[in-house]
Amino acid sequence: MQVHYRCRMEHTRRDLLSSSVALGLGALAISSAHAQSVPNPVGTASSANKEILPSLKAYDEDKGQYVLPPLPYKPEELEPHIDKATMELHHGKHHAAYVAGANKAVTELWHIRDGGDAALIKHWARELSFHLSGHINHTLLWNMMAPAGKGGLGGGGQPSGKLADAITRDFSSFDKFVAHFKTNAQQVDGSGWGWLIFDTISKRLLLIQMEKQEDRFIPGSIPILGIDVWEHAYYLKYQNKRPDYITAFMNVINWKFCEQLYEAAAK
Ligand code: MN3
Repeated sequence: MQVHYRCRMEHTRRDLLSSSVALGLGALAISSAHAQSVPNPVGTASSANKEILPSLKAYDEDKGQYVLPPLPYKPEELEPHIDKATMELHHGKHHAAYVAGANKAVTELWHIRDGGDAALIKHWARELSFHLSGHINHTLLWNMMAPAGKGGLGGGGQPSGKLADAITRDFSSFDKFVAHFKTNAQQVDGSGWGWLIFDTISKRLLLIQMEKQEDRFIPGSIPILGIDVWEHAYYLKYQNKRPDYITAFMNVINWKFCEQLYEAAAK
């Protein structure tokens, strides 16, 4: 941890994030949050996300609140792969609920620790873990997708540069990666996510599963690409055919954004 960062932490309320999410995705939250409000209690946040996540407009420093960032494209622009109605509900209702839940949990925890019923901390810590993780996951997701086939900024195709090299190194080929990514996501039990992560210890890319919005995430690791396989992400169009949704998702992956995450993480 760099000195200037440690000094900054001394002036933060490091007890605001007390749940397990703080070790994983929560470590990224410092990036999108005002340093005076939600610190990184374990100091594992990557410079990657210190720079990239704040640019995604998921936290309003003036209000001291998480906010719903706008979609980086129109909700119909991912069609036919992801339909407009799903995007509108997913962003405008589901994601918005995670934002509200995270703000509420932060507030409740503060008051509880400040003389309230301490027995309620566990409940609200779980709420914070779930909702803040949901907020971060979806903020990343919208940027991990882009309208298909619009040149260098569009979704689909293949990554290039250092991420492409790392995928070949760790999965032997891009096609093999795609097969593993799809199988991993397909096998998520119920509501969860499939993630390609950068493991900060081995500096390898790994595929992991996440249950709900945070369970089973690996502490300190950096998300590179994620697919939401909660039914709300695909049921309107694909019903029970999750494999079809996963195949369609591959057409809207914003590899340029994933490359940015990877390059900053692997620095
Ligand atoms: Mn979702």
